[in-house]
Amino acid sequence: MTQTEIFQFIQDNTLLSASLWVNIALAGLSILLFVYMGRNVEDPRAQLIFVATLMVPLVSISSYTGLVSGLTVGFLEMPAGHALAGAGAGPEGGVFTPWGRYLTWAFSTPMILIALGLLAGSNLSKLFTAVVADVGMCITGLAAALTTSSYLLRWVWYGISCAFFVVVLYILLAEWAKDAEVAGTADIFNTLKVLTVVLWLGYPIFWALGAEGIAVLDIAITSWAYSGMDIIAKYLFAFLLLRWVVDNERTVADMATGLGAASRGG
Ligand code: RET
Repeated sequence: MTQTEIFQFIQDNTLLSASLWVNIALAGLSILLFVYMGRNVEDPRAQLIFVATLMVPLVSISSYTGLVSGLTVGFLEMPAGHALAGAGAGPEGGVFTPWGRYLTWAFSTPMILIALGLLAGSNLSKLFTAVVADVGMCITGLAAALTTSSYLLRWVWYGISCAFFVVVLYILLAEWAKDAEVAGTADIFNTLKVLTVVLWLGYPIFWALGAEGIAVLDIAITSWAYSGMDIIAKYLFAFLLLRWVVDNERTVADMATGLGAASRGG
């Protein structure tokens, strides 16, 4: 299928294309709002949290533009054993695979973790571990979606991705929760931690239920599930975090953190 045909396929499925366009619009608005909110932030640590958080809608608008244009979508022939093997939803067979989603998570989710780690006062080892495991999770999730030789190996990739995910969850729930108590940011950290953990758990569940997995959910429904989770996990998350940072810049500047004191006053 050519890119033009894929673009047409997406446009013809109103429910599917709406799930993508909604995120382009919301990411655009978020970028404008966040730049405005951050205009007076002066502390270097607060600025770093800001930049990391601002990257989230910037990556997102790029990601969704890639999907809606058909650039980062493929129609893949599924291996024997897969529910849609041989059948396929595309005009010429093959299953709609928005692989750009999984690829761009490798750029957006580390930004979320860097912002959270800085907020919790993480040391460098934990921040590094969380980011590396997170990138591992996204890339092996991409591998799961793109493997067409063996149904079993798709799920092996899925399992590897889950193992990386467990590392991320451990750091969020155990390590950073403790660090945030020491840093004096436990209240906001815990709110964002719960929001993150609950929503992030939804991604592997919808992957498993959608066309990439056991295919009980329609591609437009799956796309809406990801888009809906993205709206909360990215834009609402970022808004709550940035609003808190703006209101508590002093606290951020004076935080006791494993990364050392932020340099202030040049
Ligand atoms: C996959 C499938 C393989 C197993 C696991 C997954 C987890 C994905 C997650 C994605 C989070 C994405 C976010 C995006 C917002 O920008 C790759 C679905 C564990 C947790 C928050």
